Amino acid sequence: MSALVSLDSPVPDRFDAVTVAGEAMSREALFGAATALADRIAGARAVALRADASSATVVATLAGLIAGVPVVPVPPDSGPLERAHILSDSGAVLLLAPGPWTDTGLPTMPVDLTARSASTHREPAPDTTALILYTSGTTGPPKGVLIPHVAIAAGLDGLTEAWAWTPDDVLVHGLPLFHVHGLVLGVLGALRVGSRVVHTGRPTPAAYAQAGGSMYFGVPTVWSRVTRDEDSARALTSARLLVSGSAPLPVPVFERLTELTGHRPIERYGMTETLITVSTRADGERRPGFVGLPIAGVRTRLVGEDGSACPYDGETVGELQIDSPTLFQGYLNRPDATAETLTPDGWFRTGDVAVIDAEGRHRIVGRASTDLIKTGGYRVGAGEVEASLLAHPAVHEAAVIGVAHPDLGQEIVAFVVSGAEVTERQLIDHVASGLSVHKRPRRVVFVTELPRNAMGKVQKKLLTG
Ligand code: MLC
Ligand code: AMP
Repeated sequence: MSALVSLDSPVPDRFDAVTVAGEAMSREALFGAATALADRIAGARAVALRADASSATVVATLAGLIAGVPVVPVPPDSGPLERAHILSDSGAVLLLAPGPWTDTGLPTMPVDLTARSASTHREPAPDTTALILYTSGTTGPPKGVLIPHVAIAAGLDGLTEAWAWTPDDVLVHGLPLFHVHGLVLGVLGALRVGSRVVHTGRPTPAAYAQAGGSMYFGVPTVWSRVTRDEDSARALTSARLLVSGSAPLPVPVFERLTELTGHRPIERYGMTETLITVSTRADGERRPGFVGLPIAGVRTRLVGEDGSACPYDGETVGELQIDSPTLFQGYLNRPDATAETLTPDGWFRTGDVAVIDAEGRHRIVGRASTDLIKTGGYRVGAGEVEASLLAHPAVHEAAVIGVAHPDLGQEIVAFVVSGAEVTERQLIDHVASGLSVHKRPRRVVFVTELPRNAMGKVQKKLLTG
């Protein structure tokens, strides 16, 4: 059994301990099915998983944890290009719950929710890789972030303490199950704490309102949509905590949510590489625009452009760096990229620009690089979208930026110099079908040339959407 999550819980089991998109399972059924799958995948180097919002995704992830086999959750909306990269780069030897993906070249294995096994697996060492999560850099294809069991356990325990999360909570969310937010916090968190979890399939305001939870997770786009559906928002009044993360929560959304629900949302900050490191505490001050304090075990520091330590005066901006038991083990097959993220004394460079005030409260000001876009809480590298556009025969040049957007935080906008007849829709569909639907530009602006400096480098600051 895994020390990260176990069947034991201080509260009695229920038939609906874990509900995903309307399908309920007890903890006993879940662990029975996961152990049966663990029996079959034990010893594998890594297994990939078509990680749609389903019980199969939960069972398969748990199976990997039990067997000590790294799980690679693949976005279900990923196109052939992105999928092929993830499957080959990760070294996965098997594809679980393949659904319609019959063309990957990997052996496939369905996830049987009715299977049961009570066999005992040796507990994986704490530094065993639990998950390989693919995330975007500024350029190139996504990198595989190696997340060990020990990091997940430390991160979840820190949040459990900060949020006073107990087995009596009912967690509700509808976030994708291939990223830290939905999968690590939203599934493994509930399993580790022993609280019920209801995954709503999609994160719609109406589904959140109906679920009757005590704790809700959402990205800012979700909370913004909740505030625009006032009846659904008011239904959340009976909750204990509304938690926002993965992108900046606009202050007006914070305030409107407070008005409608009576709850000041909890904001927390993290990254795939670091897990969640900073959060407002349930018993602490919830100040709009701030993400709170480091969770237990995490150390943060602010470093100026000249490498000097920034004062914690709430004004001086610097790069946020992290030293934490929740850190990743590196990018798979990318020692160069891993080395770039670490300072000589071993701290992780987040690439986020922040201020810290005299009380230690953190505010994320922005990102150092404009080439990492956050859209609807998804991190998308401009370079990857540009490469996809450039692979279209009608595209001569392409530059992709994130433009401030009231619903998505940032929307992806592509500036394209085309050499042949092509429509905006065709280019959007080209990216959506090759990479992932959520990486598609929402708009394409056709231009005769891109602004370049004397060195020929595109000057993205001169592009306005
Ligand atoms: C639209 N669609 C297309 C399409 N255009 N399909 C194919 N081709 C095209 N050209 C379809 C989609 O398939 C989908 O269908 C529908 O249109 C809408 O898709 P969408 O664009 O994804 O929806 P949208 O409303 O924009 O989504 C908003 C959102 C989503 C908030 C629901 O962005 C989301 O789930 N965000 C969460 C991201 C997240 O969890 N990030 C955490 C990263 S971890 P259908 O049928 O599917 O509706 C992290 C660390 C931390 O950051 O701190 O947490
Ligand atoms: P990801 O790689 O998808 O995990 O994205 C991590 C990035 O999301 C961070 O580097 C931040 O830029 C951003 N992020 C996460 N949480 C917050 C938050 N609460 N406020 C502002 N930005 C956030």
